[in-house]
Amino acid sequence: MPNVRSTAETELVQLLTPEGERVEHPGYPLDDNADIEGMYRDMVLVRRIDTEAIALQRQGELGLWASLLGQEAAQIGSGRALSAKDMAFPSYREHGVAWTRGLDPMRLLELFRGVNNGTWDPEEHKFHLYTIVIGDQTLHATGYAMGIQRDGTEDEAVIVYFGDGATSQGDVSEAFAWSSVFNAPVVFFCQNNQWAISAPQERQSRAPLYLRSSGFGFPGIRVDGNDVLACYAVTKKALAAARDGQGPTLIEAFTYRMGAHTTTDDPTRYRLSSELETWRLRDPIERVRAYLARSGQAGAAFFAQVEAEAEELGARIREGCRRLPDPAPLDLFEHVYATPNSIVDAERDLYTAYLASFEGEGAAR
Ligand SMILES: Cc1ncc(C[n+]2csc(CCOP(=O)(O)OP(=O)(O)O)c2C)c(N)n1
Ligand SMILES: [Mg+2]
Repeated sequence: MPNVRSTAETELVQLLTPEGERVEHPGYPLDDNADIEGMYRDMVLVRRIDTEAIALQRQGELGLWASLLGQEAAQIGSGRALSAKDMAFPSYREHGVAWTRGLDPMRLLELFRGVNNGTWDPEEHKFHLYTIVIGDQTLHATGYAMGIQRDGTEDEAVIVYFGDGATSQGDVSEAFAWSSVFNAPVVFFCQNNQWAISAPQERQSRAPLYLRSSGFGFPGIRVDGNDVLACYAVTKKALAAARDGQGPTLIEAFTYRMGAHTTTDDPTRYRLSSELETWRLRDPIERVRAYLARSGQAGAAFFAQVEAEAEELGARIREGCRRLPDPAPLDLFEHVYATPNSIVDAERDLYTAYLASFEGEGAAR
């Protein structure tokens, strides 16, 4: 019988308090594979990627950037819970998950610079292309999960990332309905960062988001999204359930978008700085640092080494970004479809003629 697991886990699962104190949760013991130092390093490095990318956008080197600031724990904890064969479907802010899948951050910068439309091989990294159409990827993930189910693959699961705002999209409800009735091996990982651009979470739902799944007949759980250990443990358990034939789980990672929606947004227009200050005290990186230092698991040498790595990565990103070649204008029409398409062909011809109309103009001047 599918969907018999409890839906009654109402509290926020937390394994590490904002002060860096380790607490236990009976349903989510931390397994021995949890590499806390490794996850600290991951979070510091992805925050550095983010900081550099915002600066590069400000310098005109990127067209746009969607910041993950504040959501490092949700992304690294869940990303590190995946096994090598699991498939992840991101939205557009999952740079931390991309990191855990071994994707070179330069692939993300290419996309946000407009050099290409995303060219990594989803199968190679088990990390699908970014999806801008809000909520769409929940259907892709559900279809993929139903596919591996039909292939009889037992050691694979699927995770899909989406935001609080996306829960208002029809696509997400459809994905919930399909995955539930077909018992698809998919984990719905909702990063509730409290905002959908300028729309606050209370404009999306009167009920806590993790309860949404109960109406569809599968369990939902709310986890402290700024606690990397809890995100890791909760996601691991949900993925194991999916692989075990128990169907989908909704995870609501309760977190906060500390930066702007994207570099085109100005959050001071719609939210109070006091809210940001409250969340700053729950910083996902600081609590792990405090825990590692206080418990003696890591000392000054470790933190200095991570810092040096971040410096090196920052330099590589800055230089790499400036060296990216400009694309040929007609490349825009490549990779739209796998096979020839008459509409794309006609548009290419039109644009070729348009570009040709500039030839000779320079000579005339
Ligand atoms: C179908 C669709 N409608 C509207 C938009 C414009 N849009 C881009 S991001 C966004 C807000 C999404 O908020 P949320 O799901 O909470 O994700 P977050 O950006 O906070 O990570 C909207 C409405 C879009 N990209 N796709
Ligand atoms: Mg949001």
